[in-house]
Amino acid sequence: MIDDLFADSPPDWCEVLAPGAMVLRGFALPRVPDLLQAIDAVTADAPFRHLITPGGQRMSVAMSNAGALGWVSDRRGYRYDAIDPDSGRRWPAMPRAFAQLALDAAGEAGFDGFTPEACLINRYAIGARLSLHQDKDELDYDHPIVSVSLGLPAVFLFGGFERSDKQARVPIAHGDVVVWGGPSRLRYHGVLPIKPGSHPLLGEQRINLTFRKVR
Ligand code: MD3
Ligand code: FE
Repeated sequence: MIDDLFADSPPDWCEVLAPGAMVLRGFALPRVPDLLQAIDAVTADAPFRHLITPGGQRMSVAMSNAGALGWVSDRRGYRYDAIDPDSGRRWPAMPRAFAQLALDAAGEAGFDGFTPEACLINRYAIGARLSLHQDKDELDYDHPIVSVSLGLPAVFLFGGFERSDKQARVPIAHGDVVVWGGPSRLRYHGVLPIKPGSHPLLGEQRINLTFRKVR
């Protein structure tokens, strides 16, 4: 049948940026109420804080984590740790709504069985940014990274495999989910400073959930 020729082509709300890198436009929208409730519960337990980079700079993005492991940075370096250094306790458990969204989005992009043990929650006030970097604090690059954007829009810088490679600018809106895997897993990327504005649900901020399999 002619339909079989198209059986594996991505749906039209899915944009392929490069092999292994896709934007699922609005994929998280139906789940936003559950996600916001879960974010509130996690950050009541593990409040947002501005981490210090190994170079001694305070990050403009405020962070928290959910799951068995959380990403942390201080003067000693970047790493994953089971313990929140601010509380001395384990990070809050991964909410069901988080785990289900990460599994479903990765599956949509062709990565089955994605069960991340870490969710980094990034909160951007207006003007906050994330400079160009690679995500390489994880042991296994075979798994993708899944990123969920909420609130104010952002522009992702989507680079190549060298810091100096030319970057594409990818506009990202509330509810968009991006899956970065396969050959795109180690691309350089960043987030341009968030422009002033107010989102009807989240106000003057952007929140990003980044799911990773670490070990
Ligand atoms: C990965 N966070 O926390 S992922 C991070 O909006 C981070 O807060 C972004 O980068 C944020 O480390 C969301 C953006 C991203 C873009 C391109 C990539 C991640 C990528 C390309 C390859 C691998
Ligand atoms: Fe990153």
